[in-house]
Amino acid sequence: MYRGLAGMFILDDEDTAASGLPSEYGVDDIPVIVQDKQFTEDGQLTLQNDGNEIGLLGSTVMVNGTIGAHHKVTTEKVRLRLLNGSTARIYNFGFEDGRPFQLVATDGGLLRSPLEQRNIQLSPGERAEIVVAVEPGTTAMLRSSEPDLGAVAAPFAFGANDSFDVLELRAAGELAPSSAVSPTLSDFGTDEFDASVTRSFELEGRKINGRTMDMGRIDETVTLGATEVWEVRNKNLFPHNFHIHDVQFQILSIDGEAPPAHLAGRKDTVYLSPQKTYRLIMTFEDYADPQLPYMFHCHLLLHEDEGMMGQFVVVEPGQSAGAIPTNDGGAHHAPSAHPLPGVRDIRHDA
Ligand SMILES: [Cu+2]
Repeated sequence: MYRGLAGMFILDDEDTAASGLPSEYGVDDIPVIVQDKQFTEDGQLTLQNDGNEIGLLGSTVMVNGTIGAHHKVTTEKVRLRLLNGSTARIYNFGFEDGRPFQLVATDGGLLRSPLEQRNIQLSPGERAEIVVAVEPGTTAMLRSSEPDLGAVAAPFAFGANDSFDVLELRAAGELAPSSAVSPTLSDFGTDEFDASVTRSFELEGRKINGRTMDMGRIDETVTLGATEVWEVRNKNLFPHNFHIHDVQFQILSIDGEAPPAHLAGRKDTVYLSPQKTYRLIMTFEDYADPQLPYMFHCHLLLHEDEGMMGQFVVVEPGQSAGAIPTNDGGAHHAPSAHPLPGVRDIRHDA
């Protein structure tokens, strides 16, 4: 990913037109994949992280693989689909002149209604969509200013003092009109009353609940259709975040408090301030398979690479986790699980 294998799936539906959102790809609907890089004196990319606990913090920011990126704006408003595609760095995006923008979506989809913001902080893997207005013949600089990392020890070591220019918007002398963004964008919501299971996840060092990743071990078994609450806590004094595959969640609370509005939408990745408990709610609606697991993990890539990850399967009611296919011709068995009659054998030849 650091070397460039980072991209987006952009999903739209039939409601896009009614939303009033700019939606012409490459014109007023722009992917903005932000990655920091470190170059040696002779211009070679390096992943040397000098022992930083969270990984490499590069001094050069690239957008869509470009240093010093700009976009020529030809419309009154532009929609930026921001992705933090960095290995470790946390960005706090906003405009240099402090202009407000509309936050319209987070990781997993549109918000219920647009939210006026002046900045939006994203940890690795998080996404946000913003709509910003520009005046004809002017420029607007999207920057990342000092992120709020919470109660980390030595925040400067984790990028809390860093700021960068990210993307310059250069508006043409005449701009095509843009629609007003609809005040209602989507509808969703899960009631905590519907949750049947609560699980706890403690992140510490490179472990989740005291264990590092084992591809032969299923850590959690979820029943299809269940609504669950996952309580996630960063026990360290340095940053982690938490990403769940398969589902979108909503944040019920952060240390007992309702989440701020910009964290109240559908998400699959959340920054974990040290020593705080994040209660997440989600429903496992589809794609059950007792053998093929999904992952949950810290999305700081160094941590993930060093094993800060676990696996869960989603099973039909009454099923238990099956054997996981492996590359050595065998099959691992989850503890207390046994292959089910009729479970297909998908062992790979070595
Ligand atoms: Cu981590």
